Amino acid sequence: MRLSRFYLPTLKEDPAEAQIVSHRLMLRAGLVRQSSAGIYSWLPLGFRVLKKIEQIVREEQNRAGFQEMLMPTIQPADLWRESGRYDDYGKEMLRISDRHGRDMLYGPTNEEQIADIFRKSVRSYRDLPVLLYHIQWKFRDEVRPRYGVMRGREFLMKDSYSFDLDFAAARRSYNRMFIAYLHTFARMGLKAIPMKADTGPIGGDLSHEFIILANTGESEVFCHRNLAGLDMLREEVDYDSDLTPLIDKWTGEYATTDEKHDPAEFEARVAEDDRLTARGIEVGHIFYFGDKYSAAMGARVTGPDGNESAVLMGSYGIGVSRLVGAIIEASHDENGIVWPKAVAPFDAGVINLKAGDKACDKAAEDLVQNLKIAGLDVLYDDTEGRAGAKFTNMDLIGLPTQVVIGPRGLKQGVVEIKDRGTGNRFELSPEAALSYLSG
Ligand code: 5CA
Repeated sequence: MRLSRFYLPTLKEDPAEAQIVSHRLMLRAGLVRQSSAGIYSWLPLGFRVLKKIEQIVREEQNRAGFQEMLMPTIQPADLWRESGRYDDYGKEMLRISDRHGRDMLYGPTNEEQIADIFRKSVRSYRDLPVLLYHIQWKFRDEVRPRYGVMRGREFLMKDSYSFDLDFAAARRSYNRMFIAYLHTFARMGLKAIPMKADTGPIGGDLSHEFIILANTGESEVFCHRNLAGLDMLREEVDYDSDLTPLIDKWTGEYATTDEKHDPAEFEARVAEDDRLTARGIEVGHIFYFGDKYSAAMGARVTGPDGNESAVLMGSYGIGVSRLVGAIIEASHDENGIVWPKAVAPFDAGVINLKAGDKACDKAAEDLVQNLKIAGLDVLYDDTEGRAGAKFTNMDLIGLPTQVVIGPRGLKQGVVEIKDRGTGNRFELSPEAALSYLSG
């Protein structure tokens, strides 16, 4: 992609409305633009990152045995009257009526909708477990939308739902998702710590939030210091095996959000020097709530003994759009964003220092072409700006590797490589640069 053709409206100045670094950088690097409070448009650079994150989430859901589907954003109010949440949800719910005066709503989550789909087609324990998910926009009319996409009103969520016959099976589904979350966040270069959490308006009694420690996080959390240092889970897991030992390992130490915090237990279980009180960003939240919705909505199945019972459910969310901000909070420096490779909008940026110069154009275009053949997604800065401005811009948008091509280097047969994360620079021949980048 040529920068001269790429829609990338970067800002030189810090926007006044942005209080935290990720929001500031998302506006400055041309990732998003605000439409109204808590509602954003995703510009091409930001959209690329959003799609990369979404794809990692999708792959890990599939690996854990969940199947993708898509439910609508607009739901009928009657479903929510059945569960009792139509009144409970209060002002956070965006209520709409259609031309026939029927009450509708813009979904803040989908427990009712999926329970309705389930009850219409599943009758027997033989069809269980049913494990489904979708990635869809949600709307919550938050009291205080803030920090850009971190607490938006419209936001992209991955939400999964499990249906099981008994608690042991439901726990297995919960465990699958727990492990899938560890994998998902690790692939994005994030350290997300599972913490015991409150269930809020979703309900139920078993719940974990996945928290990235960050000073700008909205949640206060308490945990054993070891958890912050623990390596994230990367090794393959057989999802059909007993996951309990792994779960035990990850839930063995004290770790809770403030709603679940018990100071006495914290002091009893964690030595003073190991107690970590910090702020964090909630990037995922999983719930087991049993028959809360299925009982109210008549989602029942027949067991092996011939008896009918309400199916046991769990739901599992990931804030896909929030993750874009969360990753920037975790990975930036004074010059801009530093994208982890797996979610970077382009793999590399090639800067032509003297666009219009025959030798520079040829070397840059050849390299870009070869990188493309090697399967890399490259942003090629072919503009005629000043070198300084080009460097600043490339640093701001945070692509993992930069290749700088200029007349002086070319005379010596070299281009310069810069690693955005470490700032390390070194020179290579264009051929060696190609194999370095594609290796
Ligand atoms: N139905 C359940 C699980 S699917 C549910 O809605 N859970 S939730 O309320 O915790 O939301 C899931 C995830 O969505 C959160 O962990 C968070 O990462 C993200 N999220 C929630 N509210 C917002 C918001 N206002 N802006 C951006 N992301 C949000």
